[in-house]
Amino acid sequence: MIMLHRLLFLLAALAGFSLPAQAEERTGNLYWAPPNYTVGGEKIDTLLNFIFVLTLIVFIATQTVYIIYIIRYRRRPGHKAHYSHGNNTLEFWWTIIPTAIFLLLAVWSNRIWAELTMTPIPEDAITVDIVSYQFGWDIRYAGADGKLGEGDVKLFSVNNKFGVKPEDPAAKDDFTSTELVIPVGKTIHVLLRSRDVIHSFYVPSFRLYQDAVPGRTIKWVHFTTTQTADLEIACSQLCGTGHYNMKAKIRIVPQEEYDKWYAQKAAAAQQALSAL
Ligand SMILES: [Cu+2]
Repeated sequence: MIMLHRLLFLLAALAGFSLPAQAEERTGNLYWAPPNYTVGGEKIDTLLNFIFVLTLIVFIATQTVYIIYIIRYRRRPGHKAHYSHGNNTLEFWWTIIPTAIFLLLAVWSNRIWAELTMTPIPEDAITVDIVSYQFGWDIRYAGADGKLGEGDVKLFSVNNKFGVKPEDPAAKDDFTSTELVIPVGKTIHVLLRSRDVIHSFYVPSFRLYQDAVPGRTIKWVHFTTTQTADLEIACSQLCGTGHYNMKAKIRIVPQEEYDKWYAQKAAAAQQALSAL
């Protein structure tokens, strides 16, 4: 009986009985990467395009040689098969050239990686605490004091979603949000954590992909946006049954709009605090 249930469940799953995920709809550049909205993202695009073009050239070249050989050396009456013991000059070059290309790609991509992740974060960056969980994102901003109370992965509990120290004065006025609101052009420093399993903070338009690992606080993610937009954070690690729906809104807005939003949220947090 159990087997039958399982079989029915599997069939239903295959037939697609799950709810529609209503993910962010792509409108432009459907056959290529979505538009880039961050400073430095174009460097990743250049590297990616280079790899694509190179792969295309190698594909065409190797397939052409392959087709020429199967036609030219096909079995024909009166032609005897020729045994080749190899060619050292050819072997040399087809080892050296790919090695050089791979080294170039390794150095190139490492430089971009270092530039985007290891450069010092500007003083005026906005620090946002993002905690992932099955299945959603909790987002926390510094309150009126401008200081984000430190979050500790060891303090996570049902009542302490961000793992802040109860006595920490900096944490008292911090406020939470269901959406990531960002002023355009300002550097955002993300503190990334997970309360349960491995999730991934993935924003294609930011050219940004970072796993959130339980027990760790990832501190190096920072980015600066170049234009206003409405986007979505999508979890990019298959983290369980609700994975498909693990998303949060991102709003990149003009500075004035952000200031207004921030003032409102900070004031509400202050009010809640004084009501205690
Ligand atoms: Cu997830």
